[in-house]
Amino acid sequence: MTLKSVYDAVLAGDADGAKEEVQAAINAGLSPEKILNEGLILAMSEVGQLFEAGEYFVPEMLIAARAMQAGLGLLKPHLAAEDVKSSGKVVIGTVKGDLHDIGKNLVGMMLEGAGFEVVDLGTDVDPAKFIEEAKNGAQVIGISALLTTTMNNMKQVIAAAEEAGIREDVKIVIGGAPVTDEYAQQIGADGFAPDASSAVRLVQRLVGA
Ligand code: B1M
Repeated sequence: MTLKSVYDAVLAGDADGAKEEVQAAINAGLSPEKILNEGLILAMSEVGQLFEAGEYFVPEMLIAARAMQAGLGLLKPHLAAEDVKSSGKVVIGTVKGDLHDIGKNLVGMMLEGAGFEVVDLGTDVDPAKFIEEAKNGAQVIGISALLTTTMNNMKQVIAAAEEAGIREDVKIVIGGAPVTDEYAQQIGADGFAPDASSAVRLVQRLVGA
């Protein structure tokens, strides 16, 4: 069993096909992480390159994203980190102005799988919304950004936490393709994670889980 069929279904924007192939891969005993990384994520990365090359346009990106989400939905229950026990509340969302949510959803799923309560605010989230929700007992705010133009809006969430007087009570972690560790330090975030598994480890470390 190879993951080429999962990859091809996502690239073709075939949501039903992606679900079938992910299910077949699960049934064949492949690890959820392998299906995710070598099937779904690899395909989305190719979609990005085709977009850059002018071979795919926004509609193709969108239907590929839907196919990936369909496959991801089936993987969700399998992504739980079985050997890790942790707890805490994480408020997660995509930064203001940004509609990309696949990576954020993945991070949320993995955190849930690791035993965290996750409040997902969706996409294009106002800084005030993050703060309002974090005041309900969250230990961590997680912000995702996929655009170089929107990543700068992450700073506003940190500023809003300071203004609201909750900055000392909440850890702020950031991620997304254009974001780096250096950028996290520059804007005063508590941490950066390059992928969903690292995000779980980072959050666990920050809350002392
Ligand atoms: Co958009 N898009 N897009 N797009 N899109 C990118 C990001 C882009 C790199 C494509 C390209 O040019 N090659 C480019 C950004 C360029 C830049 O800023 N430098 C781009 C562009 C330009 C745009 C539009 C402006 C296009 C247009 O309209 N002309 C537009 C912007 C809309 C907006 O947001 N306001 C747009 C729209 C879209 C769609 C709606 C069509 C669709 C999104 C659908 C959706 O999300 N529901 C889309 C897609 C699918 C992509 C690509 C192809 C794939 C993104 C993705 O889902 N990757 C993307 C190209 C690419 O990344 N290769 C692209 C898979 C996902 C699992 O990875 O999100 O990186 P990622 O998440 C990872 C890590 O980054 C990390 O963990 C995840 C799992 O490993 N992570 C975190 C993410 N968040 C984290 C948070 C954390 C920790 C880790 O802590 C809180």
